[in-house]
Amino acid sequence: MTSAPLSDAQVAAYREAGVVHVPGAVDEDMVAAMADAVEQILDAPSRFGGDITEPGRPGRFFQDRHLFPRNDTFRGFLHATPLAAMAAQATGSDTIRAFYDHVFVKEPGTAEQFAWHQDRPYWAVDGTQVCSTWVALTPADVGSSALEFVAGSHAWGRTFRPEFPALEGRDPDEVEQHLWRGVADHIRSFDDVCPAFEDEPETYEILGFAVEPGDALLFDFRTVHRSGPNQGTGRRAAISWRWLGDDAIWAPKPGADPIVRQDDTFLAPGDRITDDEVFPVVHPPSGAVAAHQP
Ligand SMILES: O=C(O)CCC(=O)C(=O)O
Repeated sequence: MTSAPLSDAQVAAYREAGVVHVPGAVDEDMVAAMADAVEQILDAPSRFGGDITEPGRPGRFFQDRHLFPRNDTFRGFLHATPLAAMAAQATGSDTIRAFYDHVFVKEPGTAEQFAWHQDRPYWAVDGTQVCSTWVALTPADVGSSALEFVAGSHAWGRTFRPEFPALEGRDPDEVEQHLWRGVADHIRSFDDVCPAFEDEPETYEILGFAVEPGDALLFDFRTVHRSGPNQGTGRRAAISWRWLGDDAIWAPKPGADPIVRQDDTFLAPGDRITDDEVFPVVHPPSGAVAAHQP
């Protein structure tokens, strides 16, 4: 794959809608390696991983994240696909750094959704060139929990109150009992609550995708999206990579996702991201950087 893996039409779709479907973004062998790695994480999650589905309920919604710093297999994935090059092209960035990787599995029969949300309010970074590539490891459509997006929502200038799967609509103090310290005040700091976009089809265009293993959904971290229950007959598994482009800054907020905290980086709030240890450069590959030096 070249260093410009997206077509002009795909870049234009990303910029206009805030999301683009990239069929066959990851090849078959890599999908198999990723599915194996997910199997191992399901058996031995990190400190940030575990089941969202309560014991006794049908199916299983599992997530784990920020694996690459301590897991060589996941670190290898950062550099083994054209996903960072796609993020560079879509966001118009010269450099793409990794923020984190995020595994999501929904076994058949899982009733839990991940309600409408944007990624921005959960994260300790900010910018306009920040995106994710959600890579399907199994076939899925909207009925079996593939993602849906509200077209153009990345450009609204709105940031909605974060929702947490299985805890939607609960009192923030109760949410904090299940999650991490400070999240209740963080939730309360957002006044704008996501409406039920699906109830206003004349106002909002909802884009739902059917995906095959290796397809990527590339989306801006401000684009509103959700995943529904898995009403299919098979597992729905995906890994989302979170990418930081040229204008990304360190923007810690008390109560945001604690995967990277102020103590973990030398960056000061508002700094452009320059910490190579915590946010490694993935694009251009190091060989390409050397080639451009005098
Ligand atoms: O896979 C899912 O169920 C949710 C994914 C998601 O919200 C994301 O990648 O940002």
